[in-house]
Amino acid sequence: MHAKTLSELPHPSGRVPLLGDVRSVDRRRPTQHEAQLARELGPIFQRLLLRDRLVVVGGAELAKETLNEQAWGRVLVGPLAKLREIVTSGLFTARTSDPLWGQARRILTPGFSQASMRSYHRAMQTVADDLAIKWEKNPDVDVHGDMTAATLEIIGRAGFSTPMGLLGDHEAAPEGTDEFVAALSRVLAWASESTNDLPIVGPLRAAFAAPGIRRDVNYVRGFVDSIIERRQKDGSAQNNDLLGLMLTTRDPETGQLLPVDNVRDQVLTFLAAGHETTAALLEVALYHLATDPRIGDLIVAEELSGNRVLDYDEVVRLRRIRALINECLRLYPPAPGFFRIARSDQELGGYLVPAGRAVFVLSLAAQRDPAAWGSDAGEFRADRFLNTRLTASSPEFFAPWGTGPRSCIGRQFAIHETTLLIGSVLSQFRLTVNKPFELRLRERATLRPEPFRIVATPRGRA
Ligand code: MNH
Repeated sequence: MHAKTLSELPHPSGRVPLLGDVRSVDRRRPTQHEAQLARELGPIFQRLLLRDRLVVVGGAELAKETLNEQAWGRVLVGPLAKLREIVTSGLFTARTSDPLWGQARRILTPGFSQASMRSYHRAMQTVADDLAIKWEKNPDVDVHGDMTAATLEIIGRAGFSTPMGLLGDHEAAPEGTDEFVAALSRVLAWASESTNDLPIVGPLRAAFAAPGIRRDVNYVRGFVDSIIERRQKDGSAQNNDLLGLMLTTRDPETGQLLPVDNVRDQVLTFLAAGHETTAALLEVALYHLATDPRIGDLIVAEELSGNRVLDYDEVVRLRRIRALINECLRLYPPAPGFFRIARSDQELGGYLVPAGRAVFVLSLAAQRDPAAWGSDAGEFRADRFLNTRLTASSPEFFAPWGTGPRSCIGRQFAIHETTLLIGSVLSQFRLTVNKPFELRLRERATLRPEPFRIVATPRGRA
């Protein structure tokens, strides 16, 4: 078989000479638009901007092929390359060849073990309690605001022993947390939008945005520095959290400590990577629970039975909530795709992908591919994850945590906190919406629901 070249890939209609497929760019919802194109153009297609060809893989079968680590590797392009301008050598943005990546990954991996989750459980529980207290006072819930607060509070309290003051006791927090949250959100939006900028217009827009973004970046850095300085001064500090690990543990391989400016990059990485994605996941889950309260009623009847405070082992046993979370991750992956680079010449779907060429694997499309997931692939049905165990040989593509050595280090952390929060909320409240609405998603490096409200009625009073 003769493989075709990438220039022969299907592309959106309306291609313009020189400029390319500019008309098919959706700056605000780029990956959702690409998922739509995948349905129209098939499992692999191209989008050409000037001379820049983006190859998008949206079919499950081809997407699975790119998971093979011998043939494909990870590469830093897109929003990640943009974020590198701010956080050069954090776990997320460091090149795999950078010695600091391996060093940080080895030092931090124990911080995400089961034993560590057990030790974070208490801090996570305090956040669930603060959230319940808030909802008891006011049943009209701003989901976006509360999930931003809850996830930042969890990574702050569990990871850095630093309450952020966004829930519960405001006094306990460092100065300027509200401004930090706003600045961080603007920086993430900038990284995402400027990646999808059009030629000519884009650079102009970037030039105008630059001073504001620089100010935000400085603010965020200063905030993180203050967290680290507080720890370094506090001799009585508990050092078994993530921050303690980073400041006091030597890399088992090189015997070295992480340089302090690298610790700052890591703290920033965890605050950013740990909250947006997890908040997005929780919001999708709350949307489905509130829109169809029977899902929650069943979970309460089968798994929670009035248990308000859940201990670590109880959380691990909440199978129905785990299945719900997986279904949310399948249909609305907070990281909607990732880039893979061909290590040697590869044939993908009948096309030749030359060595060194990157392709964009669109989980958002591949995880909804009816060819792998069945004709109800587009429907929300958490049961599909109840008794199945996906393996490397099953046809379904499911990679919400990425793949290979660069996959999400925070996976167990995210699963534990979301299961605990949903379990705690469901056991105490019945969730509903005032009137039905469609979930809309906006994109800021992550795929995240637009703000919406739900009603949380205490179960005793329903
Ligand atoms: Mn997380 C990498 C998804 C929660 C910290 N994360 C990744 C990648 C995906 C991902 C996908 C790989 C990206 C790529 O290959 O380009 N992460 C998620 C999702 C959630 C999530 C869907 C929640 C839901 N992540 C978290 C949490 C933390 C975290 C919580 C920290 C506490 N993630 C990371 C870090 C990396 C990462 C750090 C980079 C790991 C590496 O490259 O070594």
